[in-house]
Amino acid sequence: MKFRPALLVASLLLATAAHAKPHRAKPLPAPEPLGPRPALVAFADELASAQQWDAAALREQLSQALDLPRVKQLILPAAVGTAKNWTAYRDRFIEPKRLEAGAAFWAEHEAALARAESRYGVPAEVIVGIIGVETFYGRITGGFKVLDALATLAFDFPTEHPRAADRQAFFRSELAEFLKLCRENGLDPAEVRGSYAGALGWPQFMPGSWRQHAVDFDGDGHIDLMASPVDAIGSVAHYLAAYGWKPGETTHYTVQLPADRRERARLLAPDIKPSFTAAELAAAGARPSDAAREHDGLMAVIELQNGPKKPPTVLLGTQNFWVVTRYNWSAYYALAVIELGRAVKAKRPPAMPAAAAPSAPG
Ligand SMILES: [Ca+2]
Repeated sequence: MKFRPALLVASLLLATAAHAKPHRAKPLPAPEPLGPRPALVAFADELASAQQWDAAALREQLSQALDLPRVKQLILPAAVGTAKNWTAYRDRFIEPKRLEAGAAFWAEHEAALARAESRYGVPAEVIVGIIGVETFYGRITGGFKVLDALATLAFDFPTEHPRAADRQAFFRSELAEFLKLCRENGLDPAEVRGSYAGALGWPQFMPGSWRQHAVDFDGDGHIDLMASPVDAIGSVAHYLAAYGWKPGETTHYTVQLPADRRERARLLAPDIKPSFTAAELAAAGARPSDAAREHDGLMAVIELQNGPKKPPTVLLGTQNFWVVTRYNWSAYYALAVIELGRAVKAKRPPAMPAAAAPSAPG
């Protein structure tokens, strides 16, 4: 697979679940231990052998992990016919309480955000947007036992999922990463909590992303995404830089799509992947904004639905828009991150020029 779905693939679903009314037809069965099923035993033996761990102990630990029906329910894509709605999605994140929390987070961690921006080239507002959408600034980091959640998805992934084999393989890999991460950081795998998909801490990194991209940004010698917001700030910036963030480039521009339906469909086909130059867009009958016409690089034509009564929102995504979707493969997610960051920034007091800063007393 070319792209690694590094982080929680389902913040959208998580957010939906948090706000949906709990009206399910029948109650879910009680969780039961997974037991020593063949795939689990083979996984335990292989991992234990590769890591020189006690195979019997790992088999036992994984066999006792609970098979969580709720996790299997949450991992399924939204039902066919469930309309996406950017306006509704946006309103869940760009709202007064989250803006206030974001402004407080920015004020408290101003130095770390500035340091991350200067080291990795990722603007503070994008980091603030991601941590705000992911966990409401550390307030909602997930209540599932990650060992149970990942073991469920690794060994009893719902077969009705359209990409079941691929996703199950991904979660087996993440389970192995989680077990290594716990050993490396002195965490008890049975105690760690996170999202239903196994995403961890302030930035909701999947275990593999933590091991690959997280950094110790508060300088205490440990990477701690569970309890250190400063480590989370540095890690988010490092992650985006690793996926190709271009310092100084905007995330998106405005555009008018061509009237011709076939040309419109052609431009929308590559979805979030930047595929067209400004000249190609103009030749197809689209009208990029003046700034987009000056853009040096490819852009993606992105359309977000607003329900049956409102026209869709359209924009031109740059490489940096695409990089935000490496955190979560969704244009809705990326635009929520970007708009939340901008809105929090707008709430902040105007920056004081260095020369005008009051000197220390004495
Ligand atoms: Ca640290």
